[in-house]
Amino acid sequence: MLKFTSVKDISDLKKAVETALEIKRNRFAFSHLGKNRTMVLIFFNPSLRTRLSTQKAAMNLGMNTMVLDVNKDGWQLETGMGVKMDGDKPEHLREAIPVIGKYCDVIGVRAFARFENRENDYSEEIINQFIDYAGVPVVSMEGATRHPLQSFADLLTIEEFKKRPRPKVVLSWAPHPKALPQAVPNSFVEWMRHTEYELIVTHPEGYELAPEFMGDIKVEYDQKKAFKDADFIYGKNWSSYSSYGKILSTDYSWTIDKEKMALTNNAFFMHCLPVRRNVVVTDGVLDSPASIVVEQAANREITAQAVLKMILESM
Ligand code: SN0
Repeated sequence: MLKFTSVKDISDLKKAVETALEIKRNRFAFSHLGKNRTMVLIFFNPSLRTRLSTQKAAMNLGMNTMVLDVNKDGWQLETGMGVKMDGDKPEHLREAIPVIGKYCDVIGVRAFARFENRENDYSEEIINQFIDYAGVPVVSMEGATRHPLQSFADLLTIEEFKKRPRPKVVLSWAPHPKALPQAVPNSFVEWMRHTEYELIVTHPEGYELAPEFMGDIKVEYDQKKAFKDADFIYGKNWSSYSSYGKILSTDYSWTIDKEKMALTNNAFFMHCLPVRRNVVVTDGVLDSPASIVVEQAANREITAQAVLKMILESM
């Protein structure tokens, strides 16, 4: 594997989950793989879990790591093609990317949707420039349309907590004061479609995810109906895809609370974090034993390490 931007880059998903479980049993067993190799992590957007877990994963494999927050350190980078650079951005990605590639063996990039133009976001214009010009393997640390490191950790968490072979997994939209990307839900659906699980997506009208991600996955517009007999509730806000980047609803009746969780089959609650308490989900749910958000976040280190191991072994 010489890039990781989607589940499609993993040739054998079952084997990848087994690798992750093996790493979880002994995360230092492969510390020779990354010796004298360096990973650079580039952030165009904030991060807590992705930054720390990916850096830790690289270190567990014996790699050195360097982190660059484009908005705080370094030059502001121009990303548009054919732009006359007489404004406030002194350097273009077209030079920055190959230069960064000279200093490292693997690059991790975080570049969220910018909501200026759906086509540009959905063409992954930033990550694809990294893939084209870096000269080294590129790992998405959340692009405009996907967050594959998150989804891999989500899958591992469900594998660990499921009580039946084919659990019912519900992805539920929830309200939020800000317009958030569709990357986490897109990616979650994409990964779940590679499993045997039963997946239901529930959201208010107007929040349909892009058809290329949904395929034939069922939407249930009645959240309470969707929750019935669920084994996992994955809460997440996203902004509209059709009215691109717009907030169409702040309906707090969609907040996930204990009453709704009581409709489920004793479901676990999952969220990628950061989560807005008492907006997306109530304190009551987050502070109950049903919440596995911390275990889910802990798995970010493990699955990032599985991804980096597969990359190092292919180099
Ligand atoms: C990001 C998102 O894609 O939804 C990252 C999730 C891993 N989340 C946010 O930007 C939340 C920001 C907020 O204001 O709550």
